[in-house]
Amino acid sequence: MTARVLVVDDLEPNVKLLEAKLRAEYFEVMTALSGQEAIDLAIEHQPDIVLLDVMMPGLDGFETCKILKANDETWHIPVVMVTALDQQADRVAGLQAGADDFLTKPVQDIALFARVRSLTRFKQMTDELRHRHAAGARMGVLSKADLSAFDEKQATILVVTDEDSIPAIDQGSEHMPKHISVVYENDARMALEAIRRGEPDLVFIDLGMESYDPLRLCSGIRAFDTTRMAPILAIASKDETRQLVRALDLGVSDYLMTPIDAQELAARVRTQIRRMRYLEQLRASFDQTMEMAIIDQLTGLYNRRFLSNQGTRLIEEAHTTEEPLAALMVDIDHFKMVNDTYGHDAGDLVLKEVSARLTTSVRGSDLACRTGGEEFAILMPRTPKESAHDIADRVLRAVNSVTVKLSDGQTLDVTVSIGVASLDRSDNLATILKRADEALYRAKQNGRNQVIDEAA
Ligand code: GH3
Ligand code: MG
Repeated sequence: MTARVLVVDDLEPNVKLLEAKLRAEYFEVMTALSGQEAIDLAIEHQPDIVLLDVMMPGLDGFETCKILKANDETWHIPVVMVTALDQQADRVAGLQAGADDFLTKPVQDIALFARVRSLTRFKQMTDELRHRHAAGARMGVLSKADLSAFDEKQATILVVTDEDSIPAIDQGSEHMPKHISVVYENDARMALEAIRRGEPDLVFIDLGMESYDPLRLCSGIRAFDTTRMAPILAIASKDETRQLVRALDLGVSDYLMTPIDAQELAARVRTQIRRMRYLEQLRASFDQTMEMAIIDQLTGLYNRRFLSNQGTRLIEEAHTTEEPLAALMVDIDHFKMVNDTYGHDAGDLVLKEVSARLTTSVRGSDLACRTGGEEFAILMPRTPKESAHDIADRVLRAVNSVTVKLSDGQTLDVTVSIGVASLDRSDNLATILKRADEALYRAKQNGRNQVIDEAA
């Protein structure tokens, strides 16, 4: 996986060093010697990741980071702060400035590539979701991410190790955030099951495990759709660097070196959980956007757009399998009068009631849609002509038996008219719906509150 990295440091030798390391691993590198230059480059060239030195004259790293995170064009680009080793406070300040991660100088190769790869992967996932629903951004659900908003939510870490406990990461240890529970598992298969069930928010894998190959567990987690996204932190000792490099290649999100540094632990846990929660939220709002595109918001029925896509598919399927299919057009009688007499809200209530009746009086495999104001279409696969009329009668009775209770206590009775058509060999979606609609028109002409079949 490659990426375009922007390296920012006021000291040219530092820039050159990082640039050489990254280029050797086939990353594309851009460089900037000041905060302002970095901001300009980031806006113009949209790098995948920014490595940002803290100590710079003029705009320092924190200020630069704040500006990047406040700009609509750059807020989504991950920023890694590069801090001096002894400046623990810088890490906290960096995360507060909105940084996504940090590296300490002198920068170790393993740490550098671990952070860059992990953030690149994270950015690819979020970019894809962001692009897939530009509408989501327009609706404001995906405005600038405040990852720190996720810090206080309860989370569970699953630690896979042969040890009974690793005191540094135990629940209640000094730097494990209070809202995080720690669960141990020494059986790798059980661990995989728990991850598949979505139990842990974050997985620690002890690379020193002997009862099971920890790298096999890493690849096992990354191999399946249901577990692929789980954030994994490897725990490695100094003499396990080779396994650690393999683990990072296999897609482990990050790592901790033993003896575990308490500050480091807190920061790693926090960044991984923030990212995981952010992805969760993106996915949820993506699902919601998808749903809004196909569901009518007032009634919860499918909308016209979904009918035209899914309905076309159902009809092609019926032609291929030579199975019957029936269509109903349903229209509420004198609905305009409901609105005129009782108001628009009462009208909406009637629409919801009727929709609920429609849904419950047909099969789950039938497709019930709101095609217009007070008009509905129902497509019923595997339904022969003889049954279609009976089903329409049942729908009619189901609606007519409802008395709608208005908010002021008044009640009103609602009736519908229904037109029925059955699939002909030459039919497409438009033609069968047209015949059902013509039948509906005759039901209206004939006095309403009745079912009429298409003309023989
Ligand atoms: P008919 O029995 O011939 O079908 O008469 P009708 O009054 O039901 O039909 P008409 O087409 O004359 O009027 C439909 C009315 O439905 C007009 C419109 O104001 C109302 N309507 C359409 N969409 C909505 C909606 O979402 N909410 C409400 N409350 N009314 C709606
Ligand atoms: Mg009507």
